[in-house]
Amino acid sequence: MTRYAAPGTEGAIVDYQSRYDHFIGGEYVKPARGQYFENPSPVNGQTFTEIARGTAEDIERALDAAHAAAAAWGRTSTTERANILNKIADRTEANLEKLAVAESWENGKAVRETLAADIPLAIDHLRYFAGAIRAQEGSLSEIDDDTIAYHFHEPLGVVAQIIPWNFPILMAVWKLAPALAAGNAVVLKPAEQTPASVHYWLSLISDLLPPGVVNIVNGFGAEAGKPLASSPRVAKVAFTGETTTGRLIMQYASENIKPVTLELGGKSPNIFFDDVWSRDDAFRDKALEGFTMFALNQGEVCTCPSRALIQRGHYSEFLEAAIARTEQIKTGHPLDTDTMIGAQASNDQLEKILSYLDIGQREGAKVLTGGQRIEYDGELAGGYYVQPTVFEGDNRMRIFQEEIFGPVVSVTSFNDYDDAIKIANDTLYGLGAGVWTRDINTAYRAGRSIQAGRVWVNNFHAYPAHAAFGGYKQSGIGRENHKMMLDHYQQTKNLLVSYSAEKL
Ligand code: TXE
Repeated sequence: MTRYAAPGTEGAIVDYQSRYDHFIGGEYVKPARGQYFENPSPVNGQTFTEIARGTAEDIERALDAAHAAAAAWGRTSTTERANILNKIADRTEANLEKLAVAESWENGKAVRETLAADIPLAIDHLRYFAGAIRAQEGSLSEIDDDTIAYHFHEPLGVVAQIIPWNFPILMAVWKLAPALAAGNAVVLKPAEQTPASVHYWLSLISDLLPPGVVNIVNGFGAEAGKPLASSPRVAKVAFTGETTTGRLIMQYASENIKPVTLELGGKSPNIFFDDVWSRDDAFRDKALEGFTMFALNQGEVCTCPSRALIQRGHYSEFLEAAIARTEQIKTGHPLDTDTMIGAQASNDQLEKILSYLDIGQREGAKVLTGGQRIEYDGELAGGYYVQPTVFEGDNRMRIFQEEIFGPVVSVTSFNDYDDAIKIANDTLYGLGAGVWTRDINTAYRAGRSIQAGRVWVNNFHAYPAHAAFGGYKQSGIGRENHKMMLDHYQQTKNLLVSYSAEKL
């Protein structure tokens, strides 16, 4: 086990600045109204940096810079843009350990995950879109002997991106890579809980980008996010966050008839069929590990498998083993490399989770393990920690229907295949789902029947850059990852050409 030193302390590999301004037009710019807000680390609740508090004036300034840069950037060759994305990927990779520590400190998540997942996935995503844009081709339709319809891809221009706090650097890269590859200039607003890790990353790579192509305005949703999403000067709004905020984003963008892509909440079912238990082998073990995925990233993942559906035939045996496995999850200091669950990202999020632990018990669900806040002494005192928690109840309960966004799973049983699909689909959401079975026909049928954009079969929480990700129902609009995401950042230009000298 290694314990990384906290930023700003002796032996630290990361030093955050004491203050972060907005990044506009290639330089750091003070907030128009001169205000800053405090940014605490969830590890101990102590402020470690302060952040410029953006308002509509700062957004206008960033939009000026983005518009000044957009035309030239949109005309660069795809090779040039791909080379820049690859260089950003290389620089990110060369600083992987620092970025992992920086993000862990600001978000509270375990450094073993930022080292193994968040930052490597960001790097892969940059490289994927560097390749995808060069491989993209237009098309032509032969209308008749003399007439051809050409279809070209064009950038949209200046796009707005608003991101959450659960994967600060990865969410920034998920949004930026396809937008930049497609030739757009961007104004991005990070979440108010985690802007510093985005700036830390930016400080390592910003010299690789022409000024104005990426602009970052910090601040709160109503003060900075709303003017950005409402602006007639953006050609598109991309958002990840809560479903209720997504509704507002659609309303703002609809005033200017701008397209939106939304990646919203979830209440993902994780279905374990009886045959998982039929043999005591590596697959059974893998499925039990799949159950514990609800605790990954402290449960702060939109695809968190927060509803476990276990078939009746082996319900008790499976659940007993799953609880034992959950109790082995190591909670503790986020900067220890063997910690599996660190801190929740903010005090608000901690309060929200604790309120659901209470709601669950009040509505009659049984706590099988966990159920409490963890209060450490010493270095972690004041931090936002919760025990991984397993509830048993039924799908009508609020803890089965509402997004908790914490290390909490609600378990219920099902009789047969039809029952499983019915329970799985009985939700407003449709982002992710898991199916565990040895039977390929059941796996295929269930995967096709569950109303979710991503169904993991015999695995969970894998996010390769070349697999489409996005929501059905109230989990969102559009897709992220995969080259189809480029479509969300491009216009189609159709040139309809007659090659006949006479025929009209
Ligand atoms: O989300 P918000 P919050 C869910 C999760 C969590 C809950 C609340 O259940 O507990 O949402 O988190 C910006 N106009 N998810 O409050 O408010 C905001 O500043 C424009 C799921 O943090 O949606 C931030 O940058 N922007 C999710 C971003 O929206 C606005 C990830 C997300 O904040 C705005 C995060 C407004 N009116 C939370 N209001 C996922 N799908 O992964 C807020 N923002």
